[in-house]
Order: sequence, then structure tokens, then C-alpha cells
Amino acid sequence: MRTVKIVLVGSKDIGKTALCVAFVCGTLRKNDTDRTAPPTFNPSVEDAVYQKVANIDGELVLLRIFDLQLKENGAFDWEIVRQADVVFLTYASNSISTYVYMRNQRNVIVSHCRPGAVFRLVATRQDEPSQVPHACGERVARAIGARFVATSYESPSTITDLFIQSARAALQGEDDVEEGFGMLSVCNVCIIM
Ligand SMILES: Nc1nc2c(ncn2[C@@H]2O[C@H](COP(=O)(O)OP(=O)(O)OP(=O)(O)O)[C@@H](O)[C@H]2O)c(=O)[nH]1
Ligand SMILES: [Mg+2]
Repeated sequence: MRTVKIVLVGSKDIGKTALCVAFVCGTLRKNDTDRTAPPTFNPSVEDAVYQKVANIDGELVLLRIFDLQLKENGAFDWEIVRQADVVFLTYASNSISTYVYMRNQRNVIVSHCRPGAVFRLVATRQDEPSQVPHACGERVARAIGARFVATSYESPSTITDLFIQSARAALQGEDDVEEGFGMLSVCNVCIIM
């Protein structure tokens, strides 16, 4: 069985674990005491790995999903990042600081990835009032040859599509993202902080 390694990086508290759990479990468990309340997650304290076998175009594929934590020295586990077939550079669309972090760190992260890795710039929490226009995310995505994808745990299909389509691109060795602006371009119209 072929394996696709998917790595999630980004600031704390942006929904990385929610993305992983929603995809792997197919749904998110509601709050234990109030079934109408949204699901809650404890902050992750260490890197975690999830596994799921997915049927991609008739082939069973093992997806290994690494939910990485930003360490105190400001780094991720670069060895895991280096082995990734797919990298989700993630921020929360309702948090400008998490977007600015990703905009500023994108080239550092990409520099640790292997040639040919598939990139997705993932904007989570689309069900909440947005503070970061999609245009900003799309520009950052183009700058690193990534696709921009907006997700919400209220819309599980956006999460499933994100994982399956990026894994498919990795398996096929191609990702038809339009040409970027170049690695050093910045999102001038979007500098809010
Ligand atoms: N409204 C909304 N809330 C979300 C969504 N995804 C995650 N959250 C909430 O955001 C908070 C953080 O989610 P996590 O998945 O723990 O985020 P994380 O990036 O793994 O956080 P750390 O492990 O602390 O780095 C939780 O309270 C989630 O319920 C979403 O799509 N919509
Ligand atoms: Mg987490």
C-alpha cells in the first residue's frame, strides 16, 4: 500500500488538531455535557500522528498525518517536515496574528521541505467572522506555489476534500497550481499589523 505523509504546521490554537480529527473520524464529537455546543479540544502539548486508509481513485492509500507543534525555539521538527509529501501551512481566518506568522514564516517552512512536496495554504475557522480576506491568503499561497483552501469544521466536506485532493496530487506527482509571484514576494495590500 502506498503511503502519503501529510504535515500540518502553524501557530497555536488555529484548528490543526480539529482538522486532523475531523478528517480521520469523519466527524467531530460534540461537547460531552452539551450536545448542541461546539466540540472543544485541549491544546496539544506534543507532536501527534494520525493514520487513515483512504480510497483514492480506487487505490487504498495510507495517509499518515503529522500534527506538529511550534517549539519554544520557534522551530518545528524539521526532520518530519523534510519527509512530508504534503504540507499544510495553516492559519485561522479569524486571527490576523496567525496569518501574519504564516506570511512571515512561509519561506522558512518551505526551505525545509523536499523538492516536489505539495503545499496547501489552509485558512481554518471559516464559520467565524473573518479578519483575513481570502485575497491575502491567495497571494501568500501563490508566492510559494501552494493552493489556497478555506475550511471549517462546520463543513466536513471542505476538510475531506483538502486531504484527499492534496494526497492525490502527491501520488500523481503533479499539482496544477498557477505560477507564483516568486518566493520573496510579499502581500503588500494585506499588511495589517
Ligand atoms: N468555530 C470554529 N472553531 C474551530 C474550528 N476548528 C477549530 N476550532 C476551535 O479552535 C480551538 C483550537 O482548535 P485546535 O484544533 O485545538 O487547534 P490547534 O491548532 O491544534 O491548537 P494547539 O494544539 O493548541 O496548537 C478549539 O476550541 C476548536 O474547537 C472551526 O473550523 N470553526
Ligand atoms: Mg492541537
